[in-house]
Amino acid sequence: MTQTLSSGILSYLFDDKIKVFCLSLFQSVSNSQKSLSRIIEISRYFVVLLLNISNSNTMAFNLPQLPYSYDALEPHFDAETMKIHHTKHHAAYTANLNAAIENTELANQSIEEILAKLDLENKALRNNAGGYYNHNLFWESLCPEGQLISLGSPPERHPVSHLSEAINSSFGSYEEFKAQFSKAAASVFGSGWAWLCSSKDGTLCICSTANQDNPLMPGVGCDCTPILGLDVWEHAYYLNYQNRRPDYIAAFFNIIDWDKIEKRRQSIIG
Ligand code: MN3
Repeated sequence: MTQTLSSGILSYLFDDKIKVFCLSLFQSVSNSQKSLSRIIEISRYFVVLLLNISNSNTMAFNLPQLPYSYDALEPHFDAETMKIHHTKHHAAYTANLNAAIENTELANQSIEEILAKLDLENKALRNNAGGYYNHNLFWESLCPEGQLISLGSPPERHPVSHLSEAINSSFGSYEEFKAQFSKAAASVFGSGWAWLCSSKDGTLCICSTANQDNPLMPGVGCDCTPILGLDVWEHAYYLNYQNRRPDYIAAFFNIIDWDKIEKRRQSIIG
């Protein structure tokens, strides 16, 4: 029981390496038949010690784990691109964001709060807060094809019912939405993002932004809240698709997790 409790506390507080180290210590104490009070005493000692270590390394934002493996989105998004994109590009935006807000009042704010009142002249914060948020939304919008329900011909996941109605009323049809979104993504000059956004009344719109800008930033030309984003930087597709951005955009529609997109839309409508 002590080990179960310790495991729970440590999983919450610390990374895997520290957890494994501590659990091995708890295990040795348990095996040597020491009393429960002795185990609790040692547990308390390590929790305090590791809290101090943890606090000294606290960063405002962490690189999130992907909700699937790097190869899970193949053949649409290849494993090597996914790994480099996550561990190099997204990791760099995260580290640079933390450096930009270190020892400022922004360190205690959410990424949405930081973006909402962003000074566009602050280039380091603009690029890295945008890069951090955009990639979080991107990874969380995707889903391995094998987990999707195939509909239509060719098989492709279509939006769930309420979102489907919103898409039809905003764009006329799913095919028209897809055409407009693809055009927006293909038309970004250089690097940037295409977005599907929702207003508070549930109306949807499509827009695009340059570099790592996004619709939450004031004054970038998109005035509603993003619920789906597509990264059209070359680093997102060049290994697999080279200069064929339209093929990468077409592949994207096979791995969108529409359930999550609809949940985001519902949270905006309230
Ligand atoms: Mn990217």
